[in-house]
Parts: sequence; structure tokens; C-alpha cells
Amino acid sequence: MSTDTASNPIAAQDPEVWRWMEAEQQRQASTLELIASENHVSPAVMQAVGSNLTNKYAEGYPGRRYYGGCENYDHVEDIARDRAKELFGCQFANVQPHSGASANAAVFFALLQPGDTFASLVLSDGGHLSHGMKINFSGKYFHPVHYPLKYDRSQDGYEQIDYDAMRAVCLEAKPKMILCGYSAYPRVIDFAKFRAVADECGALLMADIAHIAGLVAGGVHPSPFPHAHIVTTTTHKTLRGPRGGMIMCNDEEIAKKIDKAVFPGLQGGPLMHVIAGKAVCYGEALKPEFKQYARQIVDNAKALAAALVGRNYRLVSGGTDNHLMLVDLQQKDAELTGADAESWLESAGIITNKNGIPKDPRPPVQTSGLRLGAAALTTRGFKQSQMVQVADFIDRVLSAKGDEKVCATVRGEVADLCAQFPLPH
Ligand code: DSN
Repeated sequence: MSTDTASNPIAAQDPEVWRWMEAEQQRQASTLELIASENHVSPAVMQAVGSNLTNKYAEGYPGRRYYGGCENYDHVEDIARDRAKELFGCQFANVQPHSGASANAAVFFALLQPGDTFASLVLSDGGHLSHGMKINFSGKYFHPVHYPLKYDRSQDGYEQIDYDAMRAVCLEAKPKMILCGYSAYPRVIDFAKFRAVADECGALLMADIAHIAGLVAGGVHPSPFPHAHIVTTTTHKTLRGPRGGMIMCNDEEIAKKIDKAVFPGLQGGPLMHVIAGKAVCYGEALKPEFKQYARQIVDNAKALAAALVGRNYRLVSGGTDNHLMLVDLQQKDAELTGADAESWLESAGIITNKNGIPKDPRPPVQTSGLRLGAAALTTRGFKQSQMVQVADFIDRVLSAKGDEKVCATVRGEVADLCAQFPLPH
């Protein structure tokens, strides 16, 4: 890439930083991104996030700002909110949360009092740290109770949510809020069942659709609306937007409380360049092509899952309905940890993350599982046949226990495959 000042100011002005940005470009271009929470954004989203909209404070909301000069920002935020509402079919959207965790924090602080009980899936079963982890705000200032998965191998729906047990936990604990939506759960979420239990125990239902937002927007996962009272999401996973968060609902009173909790409760100035990126991403997701993209993500995940099962890997819950899967490495090799698998695969150009599996005997820094997602590869244009190739790469590396020669050979094949499927440009 050019290093002259006009076309590449960073390279010209600050080669020390540019060197690593360029290296990162190379890394992304030549490796397979299988982290289920990551994606490759379009050049239009990238342009918005790198734009002059970073220059301004716009504390407040459109038409009610605490700084002058916000008229253009008001339009951008209005577009983002309107598109979000259209995309997800809801009446209110707050597009200011800096991240999914801060969106979740805003909901807790808007609708619960410190010490209030809420129900969720524990992190080690696929939940999220902001769903009640002890050292997170959610577990420190609020009181989580956790509903289980089905842990008995002989049960139908093994390692899937145990909806009867969830109901029993909630009727017993009488939570003020029930959370559904997860970070490492490969199955469809039955939002209607959660809402029925929420109604039975007088709780609010919050759906955190950070992982599946793009699938919901694309119509390949049921929508949390009209069941959930509050929906939070990130914008950068399957939705393929900039790194950020969002909160949606259909109730004006709840919406007002959420707006206040986001600003001035938890945040100051919104990241308006990121909000512009969200607006652009929602515009992309409203196009018919996005539906095909979402469908292809699920088809690709299923193809990868089937190819791994065919190579004697066990998947948590036996497969996937969405964009991700959780490989239980123990069946393939009792000694193999998620940490080793992640590191060996990385040396072959395959980027994944170690992940605990339900009832994992190993600690989170090791784990017995590997989480794989199909969203980023689908963005590059991968179809089912390439996903089978990816399963083959993974199996060769893991079967060879990370042997250097095997990793180097696979690394070359990965680079060749990547060259055929360039990043969005
Ligand atoms: N850290 C994200 C993930 O990888 O799923 C969730 O916030």
C-alpha cells in the first residue's frame, strides 16, 4: 500500500503504528477467522468508523444534546435508530452503548435495584460474563440464580436448555428479570417459553442476542420480539457492523429508563463515528442480500459441524442450529485441551478460541472445548464445500498434535484458500 501522506497519512506520519496495522491486514487476509464473535465489516462500515464523526461530543439524544453543533449527528443517530427499529421490528432503540456488556449494564441499572435477583445461564454453560459472573458488575451488585442445561446424556436435548428446570428455578427464586441469549450456545432459543415463565413469576424477560443478531435480522433465527421486554445486542458479530452495543424494546416507560441509564447513568459522549457505522451496517442488513448471507452462515456452520462429526469429533448438544458450534475435544483425544488446540491451529493459520464445555473438568485457561463460528468465513464467500476443507485442516492439525511440519503444510493451504476468497474491499 502507498505510504504517501495524502493517501496513507498513518504510514507517512507514524510508521511505528502503521507497521502493525499493515501486519494485521496481512494476518486477517491470510488466515481463517473462526472466532464465533468476529466478522469482517464492509468498506462502508469501515469508512464510517474512521470518519470525521469522531471529532464531536454529542452527549444527550437527537434534539436534546448538551453541546452545540450536533445537527448532523442528530440525523445520523436518527437514521441508526430508525433502521434498527425496522430491522428488528420494535418501537424503541438506543444505539449508544459502547459494547454489549455496557448495554447489559444499562439494562440492569435501569430496571433492577442492587441486590435484586435475576435468572440466567451460567458462563460455563455458554452464558456471558455480564450475566452474573461473580467478579462482573452483574454478579457483584445483583443476585444471579442459574437455570441448567440437560446434563444427563440419556435425555433428549442433552446439553440444551432444560426449559422445565428453568421454570422450576424461576418459580422458586422469583427473579425480577430472566435473561436468555448466550455466547456459546449452538441451539435455537425458544423465546416464547421464556416469556411464559417470566409472566408466571412476574419477571421481565431480557434477551441478549449479541451472537445471533444477524441471524435474527436475516430471518434464520426466531425473533425475540414480541416475547422479550428488553433486547440487547452487540453490532459486530453476525450482524457484521462496527464494534458496539444496542438496546431495544417496545415499552415507552422501559425505553425512557434505558435512555437515562445509558446517558447520563453509565456513559458520557456517544461514539458518533461508531453510531454512523451502526447506521450503515443496519442499512446493509435491511437489503435482501443480507438474508442470503444469514442463511449461508447457518448452512456453512451445519456443513462444518457435520464434517467434524464425520471425523469423530463430538459437538456439545450434538450439532448446531445457528452460526456456532462447541467442539468437545475429549472424545477425539482425552489429553487434548482447548488451549493446545487453539495454539496449534493458530500456527496453521486457523483462528479459534478455547472454550469451556458444560461440566468441563478443566479450568477456563485450559478448557476441553473449542468454539467455532461461520460468520466471518461466510463474509469471505465460503460455501459448504470450503467448510468441509476447513474441517479437514482442523482435523489434520489436531490429529498430528500440532506437529510443526503438518502445521506448516496446512498453513500454506490455508493461505492459498484465503487468496481465493479476499476480504471485503
Ligand atoms: N466476548 C464475546 C464472545 O466472544 O462471545 C462475548 O461478549
